[in-house]
Amino acid sequence: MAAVFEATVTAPVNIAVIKYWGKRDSTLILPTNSSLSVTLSQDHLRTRTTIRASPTFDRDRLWLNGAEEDVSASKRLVNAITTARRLRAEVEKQQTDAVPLSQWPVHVSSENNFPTAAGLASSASGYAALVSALAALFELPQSASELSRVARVGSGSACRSMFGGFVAWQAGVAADGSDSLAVQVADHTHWPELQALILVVSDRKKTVSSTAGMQTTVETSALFPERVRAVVPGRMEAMQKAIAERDFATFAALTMQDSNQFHAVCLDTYPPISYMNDTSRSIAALVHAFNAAVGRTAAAYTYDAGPNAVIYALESDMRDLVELFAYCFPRAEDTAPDAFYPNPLGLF
Ligand code: 2P0
Repeated sequence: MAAVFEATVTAPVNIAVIKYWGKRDSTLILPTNSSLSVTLSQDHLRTRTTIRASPTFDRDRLWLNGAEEDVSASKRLVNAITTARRLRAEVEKQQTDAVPLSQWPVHVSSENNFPTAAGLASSASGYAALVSALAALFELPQSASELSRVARVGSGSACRSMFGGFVAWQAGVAADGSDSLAVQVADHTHWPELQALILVVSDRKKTVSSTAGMQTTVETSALFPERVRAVVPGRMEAMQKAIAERDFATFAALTMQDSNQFHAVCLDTYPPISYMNDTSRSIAALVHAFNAAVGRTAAAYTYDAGPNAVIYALESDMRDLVELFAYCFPRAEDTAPDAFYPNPLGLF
């Protein structure tokens, strides 16, 4: 029987609290600003990927949730696989008896345990899982930060899913992307009381993709350069300090302000992009009303390129919040599960 080499890995979803929005290089996927995210537990949201390499395969093939995708039609998939193969070729050059895996086609099977179209960052966990699977199969010596550069060429936010806990994607300045990578700010044990609640407002696919939307923002928004230059650097520092000190009120305020500014630059894009809907805005108002009622910043909302809300709160407040959301937003009969609870952080 012909040789088959195989690896299986899982990778988590991350939710940004300082948002990535805008590229300075769209081939290498180099961002205009640094970003910072929280990695969610894999109990509820994760991608599991199995990869096989064999000299008997005739071409690279990939199945996503059982349906085959055309690998050669996706520049991002080709870039990620080619970059990993290049690293494997270096291993083979140094170990002359190494199996020539870099020259064999691969078959990849990837499955999410959550709805792919629900706007829950499936490309982040998907490309992180692909690159981790390639690294395991190829026995690459690179660190997780070094591998995050490979995940980044698949999808920007994927580089942050290479770690658990709290993760910064440093924008970098180099034209070749060598310093644009993810670093772990704190691991998943650092703040066990912090929890995330996901409120699925709609599980329909978004109307404007992140990739297209952020490019139009870079080209047309007058507010955007101000965000990149004058706002994000200070927020990155303040957010890292809040996490280090487990200062929830500061963490929450920064998270809400950065989500609001990201959606403001989307509205300032021409033509405008609006990802939040009336329900999203009602949820944000309810969070502020809750915080006012309890007399402290006990909860934070954040929204990505879609209407779904992610709520951060400490464990001691989460049950009250879940009851409040369930009361104010009763679940429609025909919708997908609208909340994953409890959703403690951490993974590796
Ligand atoms: C983030 N988002 O920081 C931001 C906030 C959406 C809003 O990263 O073109 O799917 O693949 O690099 O990573 C979504 O962008 O875009 C995203 P590409 P990606 O999480």
